[in-house]
Amino acid sequence: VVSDSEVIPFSVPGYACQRRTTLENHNSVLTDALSLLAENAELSDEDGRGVAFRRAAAVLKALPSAVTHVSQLTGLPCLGEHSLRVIKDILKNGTSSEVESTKASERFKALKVLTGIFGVGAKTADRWIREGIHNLQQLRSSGQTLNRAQQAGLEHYADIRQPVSTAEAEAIRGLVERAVASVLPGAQIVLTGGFRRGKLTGHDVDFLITHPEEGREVGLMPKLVSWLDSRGLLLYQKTSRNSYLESQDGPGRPPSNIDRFERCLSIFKLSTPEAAKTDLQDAAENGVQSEEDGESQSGELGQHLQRKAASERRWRAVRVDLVVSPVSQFAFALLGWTGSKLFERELRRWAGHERGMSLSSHALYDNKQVKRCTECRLTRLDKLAYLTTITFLKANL
Ligand code: DCP
Ligand code: MG
Repeated sequence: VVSDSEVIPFSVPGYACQRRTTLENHNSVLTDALSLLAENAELSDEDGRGVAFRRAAAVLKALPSAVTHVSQLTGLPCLGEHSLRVIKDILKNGTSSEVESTKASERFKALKVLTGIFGVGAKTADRWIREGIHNLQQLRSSGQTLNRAQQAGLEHYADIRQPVSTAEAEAIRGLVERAVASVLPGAQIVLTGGFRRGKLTGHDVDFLITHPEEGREVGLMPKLVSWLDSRGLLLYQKTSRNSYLESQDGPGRPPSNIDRFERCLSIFKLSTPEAAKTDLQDAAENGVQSEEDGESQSGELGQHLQRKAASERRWRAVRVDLVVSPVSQFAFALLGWTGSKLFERELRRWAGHERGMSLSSHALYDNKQVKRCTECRLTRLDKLAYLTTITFLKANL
């Protein structure tokens, strides 16, 4: 038993973006529990509650040691009544009844399985559950019309659920670098997302691509995609074009959380290490890969068979996001695509509330100085913003 006088209270700044971001988590039992409740809220279309749990989890993740007594949390920001109740429950009983019952609930399990399909979001999953679809088998036999993304997602379900390793991310970087160097020499590519933050695994691989000469990046994405596709490296791709200038939330308007860069959501066909060398040679020589896709299977047995087939196959499916940015917006794009999602959200909130500025993945504007700006070339303000962002990056990443 610890007496209150022995307990050292923690202290952390209010915004997640003001804290040192670390990969070392001394409170993973607590943060896993809060993250699960956040996930359940997000999957139930309750984003407000989701953010509250994410903020609470981030505060605990930033602590320098494990919480042993609830009194250590006095005065910490972002710990609402609900989160505190869960924390107390775990400190006292080792588990939280709410977390355990959520984990065990049929609805949560079904939401996880269905939204685990690439192309399926919380709303679609909810509709399917209401129609009695709880798993892949039921989805397959339901006769639901699936769009192209969802079809690919279902076909490569087991592969896509499997975390991507740093080695795989590096292998994909190699492919994308070759592709970019071949279609636009001088273009630069950066691995962003979780891997840029030093995470050892990810759910996908994110790349940001630019060219040091403004404007040269225009038209890059279709060429890049067709280079990759013609070599049999893509199982699925959907490109959305850059809509920054025409968008509702262009410069001078409140920035949306979703950016407007030209973006390609894709599923790569990544050769397994043993096969990679010969396949790359084949790809380079023949321009196509000859292997057949694995048979689609359903249910848990299906997933097991998919995984088994994957180990016998010479390739696996990996989710990859490609984003192209003009160099004038590159710093903001890099900051915006490095994540985490909460860090980005908090950074934008901090910029708005504490500095009266609007930050997006395209630009940073002083709300007082710039009423409306329709031109997105480098202005004096952009240069200032660029420097501010770089300083921010250096201090926080
Ligand atoms: N991002 C964004 N706008 C989007 C999508 C993503 O600003 N529409 C940002 C925030 C994310 C980062 O890009 O942190 C990468 O997105 P991911 O979903 O890939 O997240 P992570 O890479 O951080 O995690 P994971 O390891 O699960 O891929
Ligand atoms: Mg990612």
